[in-house]
Amino acid sequence: HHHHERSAGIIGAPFSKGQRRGGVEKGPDLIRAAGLREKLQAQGCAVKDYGNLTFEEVASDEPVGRVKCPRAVGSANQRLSEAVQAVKKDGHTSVMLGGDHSLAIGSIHGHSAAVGELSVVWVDAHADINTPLTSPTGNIHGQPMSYLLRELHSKIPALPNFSWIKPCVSARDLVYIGLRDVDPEEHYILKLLGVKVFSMSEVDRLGVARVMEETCDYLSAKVKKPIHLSYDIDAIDPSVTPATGTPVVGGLTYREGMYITEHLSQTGLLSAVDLVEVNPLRGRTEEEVQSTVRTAVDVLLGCFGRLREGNHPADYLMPEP
Ligand code: B3U
Ligand code: MN
Ligand code: MN
Repeated sequence: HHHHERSAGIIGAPFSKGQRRGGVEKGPDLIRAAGLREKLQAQGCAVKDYGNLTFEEVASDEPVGRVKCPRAVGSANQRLSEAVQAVKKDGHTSVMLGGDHSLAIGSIHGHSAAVGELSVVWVDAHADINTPLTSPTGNIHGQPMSYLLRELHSKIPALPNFSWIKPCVSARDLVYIGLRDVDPEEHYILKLLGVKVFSMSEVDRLGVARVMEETCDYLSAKVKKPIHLSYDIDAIDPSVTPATGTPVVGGLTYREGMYITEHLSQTGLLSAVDLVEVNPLRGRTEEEVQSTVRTAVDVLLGCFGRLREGNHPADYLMPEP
């Protein structure tokens, strides 16, 4: 295996207003406290921690149609987009620690603004592609892809603090892995746009190795674009990662969850990663919280070259007697 020179630029985004449940804003500090920086450095990855973003309080943020907290979500994501652009301009692989998945709006927007056309790999139990008009809940964490896809632009109504968002991803450059809780309206959109989906059924049928081979073949059919990995911890089975807002049975095993990161890391194209929806208040015991946080850290280590077979530095010299 060739060794890629890599560095991680970490952005904490302690934001929870893309959904109803408090606690998900504690994700960034918990993931750091589990030793993310130290473990990345121990595997030879340079790390710059840009700290946590601070988000302005929005005085009154009444729903617009069904959409809840649009002003807070819009302005938080604008901040995040600028932060990701800065991290990319400093030459790092961006690591955005959420927070809820509405933050993918700013993360992907900023990544694309810095590097241009992207491939997006969305690992999640959910498709998060409801438009403001199809959303059954009004929660923006179930909608981020709808704002980002060029093909859906005409279906998106104006929202306060959203006017800065320009759709920057094409449907053919998006792959989903792990889906098992998709709303009918979302399913219609996925079929209409012909989006590549490896639901849990495809993971069952093909196995994760073929899913990842086909994912990368599909995404690099013409040109190899930088990859944005948006990893919702609820993609993994709740027996492993229970501390999350909307757990869904029948998820990825720990091993499948790791394999996805190992494979993407080895493409050398991974340019930004989101790790979202870790919510310690949703764990019933401390062990449930720790299992979720440890797995989140392992996902990120896999993104930066950790292999289960083991690793060694490229310049390792065996001690001579
Ligand atoms: N599809 C539903 C539920 C949901 C989406 N993402 C999560 N839950 N985590 C919605 O609200 O759009
Ligand atoms: Mn999600
Ligand atoms: Mn999800």
